[in-house]
Amino acid sequence: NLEYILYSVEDGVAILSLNRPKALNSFNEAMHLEVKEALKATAGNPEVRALLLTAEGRGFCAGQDLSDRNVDPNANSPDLGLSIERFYNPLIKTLQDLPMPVICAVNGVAAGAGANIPLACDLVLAARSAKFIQAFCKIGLVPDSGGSWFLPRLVGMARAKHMALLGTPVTAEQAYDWGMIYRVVDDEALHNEALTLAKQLATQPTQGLALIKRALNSSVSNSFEEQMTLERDLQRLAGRTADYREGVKAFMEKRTPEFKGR
Ligand code: T3D
Repeated sequence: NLEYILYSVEDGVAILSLNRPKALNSFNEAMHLEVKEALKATAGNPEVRALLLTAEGRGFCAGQDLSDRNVDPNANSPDLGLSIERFYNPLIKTLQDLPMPVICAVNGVAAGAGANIPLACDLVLAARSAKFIQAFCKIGLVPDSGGSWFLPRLVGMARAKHMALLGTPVTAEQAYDWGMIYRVVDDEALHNEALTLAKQLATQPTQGLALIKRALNSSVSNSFEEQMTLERDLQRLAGRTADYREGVKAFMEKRTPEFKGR
């Protein structure tokens, strides 16, 4: 009995859809907790080999639910760091560390934390009508949910500052041109394209893909030496999987491999 998200598993893909469309899927505490549980279930289910993150209605996510915040000038100042520590940071870490590909289908406007959550995912498809807004500056806040780390690395410092200091909406096409997302898809095709991609990935060597994800995510902060050592360690792990043996065997036998994700 989920109230604020939809969650299902289909052909090896967990589909998590934010479902507070009237508030543009902004996060209240209950939605955070439901997302957290769903991600835990995803990680703990050996049948699940890819995650599709998306949302219901005309928007993807408008970040923190601002109606939850007490802004009475006479009230004690809130500790927003606590909200980041309890909810947003663990969410971003979980998406990055999930040992399977995470596909994000951005179905509409994505603002505040909602613009940065996709950046923590592995493959981001956006509807042509979607927009990414670093809305934080408009309310006196700072980009969070990893945005201040991901953005300069993805789009460069000049564009990152443009987005973060002005809060200018960036269209899906611009986001694609700037290297912020993987693909732009027509609105009506988005869900099917993203699900097809997720299902295809769910048939692949899941552990190998998880190690690839780890290698690439680590590369942005590792030195060359550290990265070479990591590649050696990850290859060692990959070489011990049953899917590696199946991949080579199938190649030698000139047939399509049947990966089991193990
Ligand atoms: O506090 C902490 O925990 C710290 C962490 C913060 C993380 C953050 O994400 S801070 C940033 C919070 N988000 C924003 O500042 C974005 C606020 N929203 C907007 O700027 C606009 O809504 C959009 C640009 C996203 C979309 O604009 P538009 O014109 O398409 O839609 P709208 O009319 O503004 O919104 C539609 C409805 O959603 C509306 O409700 P209503 O009037 O129909 O009853 C609006 O109030 C509601 N809504 C949109 N965003 C939020 C929201 N309600 C609560 N919180 C929101 N963030």
